[in-house]
Amino acid sequence: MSERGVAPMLHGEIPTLFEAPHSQDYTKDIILLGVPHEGILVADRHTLYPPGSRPPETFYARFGADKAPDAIRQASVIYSLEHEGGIAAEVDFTNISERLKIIDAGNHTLEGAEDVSEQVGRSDGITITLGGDHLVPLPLIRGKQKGKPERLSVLIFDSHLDLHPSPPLWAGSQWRTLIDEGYVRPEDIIIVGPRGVRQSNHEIEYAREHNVLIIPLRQIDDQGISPVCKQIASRLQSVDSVYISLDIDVVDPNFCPAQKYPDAAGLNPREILTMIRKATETVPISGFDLCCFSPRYDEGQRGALLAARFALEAIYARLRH
Ligand SMILES: [Mn+2]
Repeated sequence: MSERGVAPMLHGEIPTLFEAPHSQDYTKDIILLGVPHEGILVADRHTLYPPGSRPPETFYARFGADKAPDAIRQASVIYSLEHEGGIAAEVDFTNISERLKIIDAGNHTLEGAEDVSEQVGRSDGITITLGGDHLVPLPLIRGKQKGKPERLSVLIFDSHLDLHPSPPLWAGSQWRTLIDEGYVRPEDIIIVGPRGVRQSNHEIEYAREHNVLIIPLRQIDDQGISPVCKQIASRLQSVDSVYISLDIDVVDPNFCPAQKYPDAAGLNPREILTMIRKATETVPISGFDLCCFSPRYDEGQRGALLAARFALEAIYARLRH
C-alpha cells in the first residue's frame, strides 16, 4: 500500500481535480483545467442579457456556472489519484498514474484556455475542462485545431441544439461559430439527447440542411443505447479524433439538480458513460468539457460528484488508446 500524500491544493480550501499535481507543464498527457466563464444569460426566449449582468433570477435566467470548476474539484477527491495512483476498475484495473501524466493547470479565461489548448494539442495531450457555460468548448476546440489540425468530430450531449447563428460568442451559437470559422465540418457534429420544447425552427432547419447528426432522446427511448452507439460509431469512421462536450442539462435533474437549464426526465448517467466509452473505443479522444453546472442548485454534492465522474470517464477514454 502506498502512502497517501498531502493533498495538493489549488487555492484556499480548493483541492486540485482528482488531487492531480498543480502545474503549468502542458507537455503532459492530460491537462485538467477550469474555465469559470459565464457570459450572456437568457432572460426569456427572445431576450439575452449581456456578460457580467446579474438580472433577477427566473426559471429561465439561472446562473452560477462560473462557480462550477472549484465545486467539482471539491467532490473529485472521492476519485483521488493519490489513492494508490488511481486503479480503474472500469479499465481492467489499470493504474492510471503509471500510464498517464496528469496535471491540474488551474482556472483560465476563455483566451487563456485557447492558448493552453493550442500548446497541449501541439504536444499531443488532451484537455479535460470544467466550465463555465457552453461557450467554453469554443476556445478549447479552436486552440486544439490550431495546435494539431485534424478532422475532428464533436460529440455533444445536450438537451439543446445550440445551433443559433448569433451572437457568435454565446453559449447557444458556439457550434455554428466553430463551423463558420472552419475548425469543424457540420457533418462531424453529433448532438445526443435533445428533449423538451426549448428548441428553435431555424436550428433544426440548419441541422437538416447541413447534415448535422441529431439523436433526440426519443430515439434512444425507442431503440435503446446499442443501435445509437453504432450510429455514432459509423459517423466517427471518417474522422481522426472525437472531442466530447457534455452539457450537464442532458442528465435527468434527479441525478444532478445543479443545472442552469433543467428539464425533467433526461438521460441517466450510465447511459451517457456507455455512449462516451463506445465512441472513444472507435476513435481517440482529443478533449472533453463539462458545462452548465451551477453548484448553487446542488444538493449534498451529488451533482458535483457526478460531474467529477464524467471527467474521470474522459481520463478512461485516453487510457484506452
Ligand atoms: Mn443545454
